[in-house]
Amino acid sequence: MGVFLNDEQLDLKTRAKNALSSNWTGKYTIPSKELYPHLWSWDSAFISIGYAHYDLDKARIELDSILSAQWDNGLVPHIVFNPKSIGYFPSPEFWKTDELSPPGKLTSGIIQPPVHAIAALKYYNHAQDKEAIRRWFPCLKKWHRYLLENRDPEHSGFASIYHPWESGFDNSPRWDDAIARLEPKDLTEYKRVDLEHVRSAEERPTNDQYDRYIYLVETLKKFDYDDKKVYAKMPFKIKDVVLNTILVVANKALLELAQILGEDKSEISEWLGREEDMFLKQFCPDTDEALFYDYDVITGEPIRKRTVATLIPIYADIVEKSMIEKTVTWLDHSNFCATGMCKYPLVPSTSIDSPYFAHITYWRGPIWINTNWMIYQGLRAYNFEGKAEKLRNAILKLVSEKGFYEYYDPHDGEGYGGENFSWSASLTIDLIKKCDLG
Ligand code: 2M8
Repeated sequence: MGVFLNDEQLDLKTRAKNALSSNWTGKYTIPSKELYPHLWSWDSAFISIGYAHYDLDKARIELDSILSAQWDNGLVPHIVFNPKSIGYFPSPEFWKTDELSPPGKLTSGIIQPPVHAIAALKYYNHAQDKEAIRRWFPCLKKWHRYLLENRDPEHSGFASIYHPWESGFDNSPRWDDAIARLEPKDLTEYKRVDLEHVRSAEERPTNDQYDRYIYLVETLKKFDYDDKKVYAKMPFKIKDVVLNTILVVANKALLELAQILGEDKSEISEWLGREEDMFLKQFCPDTDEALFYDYDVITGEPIRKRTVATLIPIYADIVEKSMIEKTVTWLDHSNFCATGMCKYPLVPSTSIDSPYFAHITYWRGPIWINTNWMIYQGLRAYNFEGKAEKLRNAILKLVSEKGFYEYYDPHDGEGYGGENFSWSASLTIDLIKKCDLG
């Protein structure tokens, strides 16, 4: 692959900014028109990271919008709904969260990975705006405390998810066994609208998967979203390796914010200390293999599925380098797209030679920009500069040639899902800015 040229980068940056502008609502940026007409939690944080490079107002407003929808118990909801946009299922009424959402906000009742403190630190590094981080700091701390208390009553040091949507990797094979065990019953009738906005149903989760997603939300509603009741009875309870990787990075960012603000650091340091002690034990059942897996709290077993999630803990920068050296060798393995089977040497969401790989089906095969961006950050943190640069060039080449899609077929790089997808554009800007310091 040729070296990425600066002129091309400039052009790409303009295209990325245009994609974000077209999704900006005045208060936040939707992930993509039609498919996703509301605010999504981790999308907005990834989007703010891109804005921090060229539009500090938007970077700040994006984070204000998501954090102002935080619940009293600390939960940051995965969707904040625009009451005027109706083309999405499940709609606000479906969630029955009126009594839990802050006044005037319509929210879902589940979470997504906590990218927010990472985005807040990025914003501060560019804006030096202490007022904003002073406003956000208590919300962020409460959010992390929610994850590490309500979602971890056993004090393992790691948060559990109750729903595949909470992972952000909705139909990943990682969740297949856990959702297969569910017995959805008494579902009220519902109508999917996502299929109206894609080229083929093959790009999206199946109807059977949707039934199970809906059943899990019905279960949460039955327990009034009360974590005590939910944690005791929820039929889906998993320590998600990606969410917890992000939580480690976010805790480090929060510690830095505490330092900048002169706030007490002891609780955050304690969280990080526990994460440091336990990460390998919790997520890496075989240190020779050096891949990381989710942990199913209900079966007490690791979920040994070959997906991009097995490599993302590089991003946490919490495990010794001697160990991560082994993990990094997987990047050159045929499973992960490095051997000429794929036009762009990027890591697909699911290992190419696994039985559950599906090249255009959402989180079951396609390449996603945010996952590769996280691996890139991890490679840099461990000083694998050559590998990091290779990944970065491949991302930039893919988006430059194919556009800002939601996800891409690993074989030929064709884009699928939403067009002008916001985090693909914002993280591209972040990657361009790595060498273009303007
Ligand atoms: C996808 O998830 C939503 C449900 O939250 C959906 O399929 O309707 C996922 O890719 C998720 O990670 C993402 O945040 C969201 C919006 O981009 O879409």
